[in-house]
Amino acid sequence: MAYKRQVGRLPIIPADAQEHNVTCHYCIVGCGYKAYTWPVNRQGGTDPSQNKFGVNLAEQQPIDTEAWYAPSMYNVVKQNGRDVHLVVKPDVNCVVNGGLGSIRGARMAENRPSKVTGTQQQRLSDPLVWRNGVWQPTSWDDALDLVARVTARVITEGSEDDLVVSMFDHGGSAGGYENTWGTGKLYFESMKVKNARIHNRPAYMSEVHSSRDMGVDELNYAYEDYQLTDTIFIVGANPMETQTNLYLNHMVKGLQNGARMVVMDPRRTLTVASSEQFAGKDNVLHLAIKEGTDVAALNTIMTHIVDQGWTDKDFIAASTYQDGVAVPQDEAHPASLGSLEHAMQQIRMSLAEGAEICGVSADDLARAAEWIAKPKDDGSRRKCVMGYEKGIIWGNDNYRAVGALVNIALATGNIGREGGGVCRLGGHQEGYYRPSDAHVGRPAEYIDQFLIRGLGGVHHIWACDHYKTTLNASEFKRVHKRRSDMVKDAIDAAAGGSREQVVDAIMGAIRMGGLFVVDMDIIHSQIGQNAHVILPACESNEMNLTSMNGERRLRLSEKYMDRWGNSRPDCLIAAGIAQNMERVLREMGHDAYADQFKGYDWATEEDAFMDGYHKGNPEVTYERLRAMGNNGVQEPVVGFENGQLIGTPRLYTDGRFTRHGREDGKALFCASGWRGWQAPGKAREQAAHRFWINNVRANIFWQNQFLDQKNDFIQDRYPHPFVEMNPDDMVELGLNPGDLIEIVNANGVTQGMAYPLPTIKRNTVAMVFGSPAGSQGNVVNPGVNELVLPDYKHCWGDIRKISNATAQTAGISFKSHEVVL
Ligand SMILES: Nc1nc2c(c(=O)[nH]1)N[C@H]1C(S)=C(S)[C@@H](COP(=O)(O)OP(=O)(O)OC[C@H]3O[C@@H](n4cnc5c(=O)[nH]c(N)nc54)[C@H](O)[C@@H]3O)O[C@H]1N2
Ligand SMILES: Nc1nc2c(c(=O)[nH]1)N[C@H]1C(S)=C(S)[C@@H](COP(=O)(O)OP(=O)(O)OC[C@H]3O[C@@H](n4cnc5c(=O)[nH]c(N)nc54)[C@H](O)[C@@H]3O)O[C@H]1N2
Ligand code: SF4
Ligand SMILES: [Mo]
Repeated sequence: MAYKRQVGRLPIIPADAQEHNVTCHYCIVGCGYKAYTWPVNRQGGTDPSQNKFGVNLAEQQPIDTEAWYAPSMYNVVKQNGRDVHLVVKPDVNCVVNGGLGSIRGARMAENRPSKVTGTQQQRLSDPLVWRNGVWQPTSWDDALDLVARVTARVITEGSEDDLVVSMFDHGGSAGGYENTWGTGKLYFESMKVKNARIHNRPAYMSEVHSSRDMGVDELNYAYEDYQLTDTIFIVGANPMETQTNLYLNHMVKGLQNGARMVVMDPRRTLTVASSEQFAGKDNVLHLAIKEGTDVAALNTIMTHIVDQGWTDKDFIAASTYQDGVAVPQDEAHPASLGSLEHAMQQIRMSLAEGAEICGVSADDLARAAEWIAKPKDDGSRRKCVMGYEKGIIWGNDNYRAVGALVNIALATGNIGREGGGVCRLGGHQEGYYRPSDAHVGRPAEYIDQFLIRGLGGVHHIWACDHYKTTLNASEFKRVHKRRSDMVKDAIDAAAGGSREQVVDAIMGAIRMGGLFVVDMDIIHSQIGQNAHVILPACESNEMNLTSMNGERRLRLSEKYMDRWGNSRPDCLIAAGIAQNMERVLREMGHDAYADQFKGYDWATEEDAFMDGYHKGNPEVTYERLRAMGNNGVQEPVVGFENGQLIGTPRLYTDGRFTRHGREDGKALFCASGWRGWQAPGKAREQAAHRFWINNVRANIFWQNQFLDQKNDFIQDRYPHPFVEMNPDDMVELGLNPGDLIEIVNANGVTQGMAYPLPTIKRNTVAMVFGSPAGSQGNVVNPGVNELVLPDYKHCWGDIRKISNATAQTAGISFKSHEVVL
């Protein structure tokens, strides 16, 4: 972004600029933004009649004015073939963010591709096919024909089980109801692909099986519940950095209204540090448990609540199952489910026992239970809203840990009520609409291991980069590269041959253990280095896209600029694959099979939306969503009256729980007994190495930095993944700030930059995950739970110095990340 560092002034948005509704396409929170565009040859003026804000810009503006925008919110992009100015700024009227941006969302404009300002030149503009040792740009017809020919040969000579698919299941960019439907229809309706995995985990299943099995959908509250509650209980999440405006616009307001906060996280997070500043230290309780001991801590809190009689007896009687075991423990259920009494037989843990296992005091565990559930002096119930995310989802014993938390919410009647809720804080926005995935089975196939074992012949990859983000990544990369290189070599050897000859050569390599790789992405990613065909997608706002946020708020984020080059929406790429499959299969004489690939005659993303989501939700159309603006409507949509879609602010207000499909509507408790390290190899690794390699997200980065890896504003700050370390550990290892280090264990090696943080516990580090300059997943072992949920967060290693700080790292600030607000 160097070009803007010299910019002294930016154009004023004219009064007649076009206005578009935008939902930030990064995190789950889904903040509302407005995009303004106008012709590049003019700008507004200071007179109120001449600018979009309608104010006199010749005067000094008040401190909280809306009438400004930052350089990062500006760019010049193409719209209908013409250059236009673009400003994307937070929408003050959106109830989600109330005008707040974040360091990620407020850079949406500067991260648009532009020929004029030179931003994001890395974006893919044309399909690429591996030819003669390079990725050669080509037409869609040529690329899709090759994809279809190889895929059709593989699944007809073998079976659909030989097609392996990695696919996003989220909203925001690289997702949304349009794109999950496009890919879902292709792989789950036209085909019944069962060797599929989701972008962030090595199999196709839920992140929160236990909550659903208990009857509780994981997004059941409204964000305003944080402002209506007495206590905010955060488990394994760091919302200040990862759900930033949910934290700033809702949780902070709750704290300012007098709510207390309990945070269960082995690490002192910025959420703890900043909440102490907003609420006072006495109102924030940090349970700095030993890593992986959440089940024990939650069970101890639950036991104390039950023993003190602080449960909500009326709610339990009316809304939860009463008769012992409802679902026994088996292969598909890592714990039994049933009545409170049944669950307590497994859960019971005294304060002393819990304190011993978790490494926090019995007093603190008792205080957490009090803050969550002890009735107030007047006898009224305390309200508590509970939020959790990757610290337990990618933690020890996922099924039981999530179940143990939902148990507390059920026992205290904190679901379906104002100021309550037990919810994932979430990752991306949601946008899941697909045909049934029941054929995948439970437990699902562990896809990474399937590929490592040499199985599968074709790999379709949609919007994910396992090189940076999977577990056991060192081995995965070695095998994936070796297998795809076999196919590259075969293509190179067949150079100059006809399409049939090249496909025959590819098939020969596949039979020898090779893997044909097709990558759908917006850039040439690291796993894309293994691809033989790369298909360029466009992002949200280069297409219309619908998604819902963490309180199920559904919005249409509008297209305001042209697609980059010949890129296409993912749903239309899926349609193109389907159409080519139909043609090729027919040519091969498989007419009946070819017929399964009919029904993709979509000209636009709206057609895909109408074919999928709209059919299941007939009230919802683009036109109606557009009219609902940035505040949208909370799903499920239950009607349409007076020009408005009618939504549902909270789930389960009637006390009936249905997510598990039980007709009695009774929620089940989870017998979430503590069983130590659940995933294979974890306990052994912990004993063998000095440092716990906690891996975390940071405010400044979005995911694997795909749009930031060429952005010098970001790269000048952290040219290498930061590895936060206690200064005393650094002294012992002879490390100075900015020194480059290696993290080593039996799984592999990764590298980063030592970053001192006085408040981090000794012998633990916090490394930012997913960096292109050092993949934390290299050192994560392959251990998963019974349902193939990975435990990314728990990994141990030793640290050694590679080099002194480089010229680049020596120049950056090593101030504590714990800033005073
Ligand atoms: N060690 C460790 N590993 C983890 C985690 C962890 O906490 N620790 N967390 C896990 C989690 S929760 C997640 S979500 C994953 C993330 O893992 P990934 O999904 O692999 O990572 P992303 O950075 O989200 O990758 C997005 C890719 O999609 C591309 N893309 C962006 N927009 C579009 C689009 O519109 N269409 C297409 N086709 N492509 C697009 C980007 O260029 C990028 O290459 O990592 C997981 N891995
Ligand atoms: N800035 C930013 N925001 C994001 C993202 C991003 O890349 N950047 N990604 C989005 C995505 S896809 C996701 S999934 C979410 C993830 O959102 P979060 O889950 O909030 O993020 P993480 O930093 O991965 O992990 C949260 C915490 O888990 C803690 N933890 C580690 N081990 C344990 C344990 O054993 N027990 C407990 N209780 N805690 C533990 C870590 O110390 C860390 O503070 O963030 C979303 N928001
Ligand atoms: S908090 Fe999330 S949705 Fe909101 S602007 Fe930041 S990244 Fe976007
Ligand atoms: Mo995620």
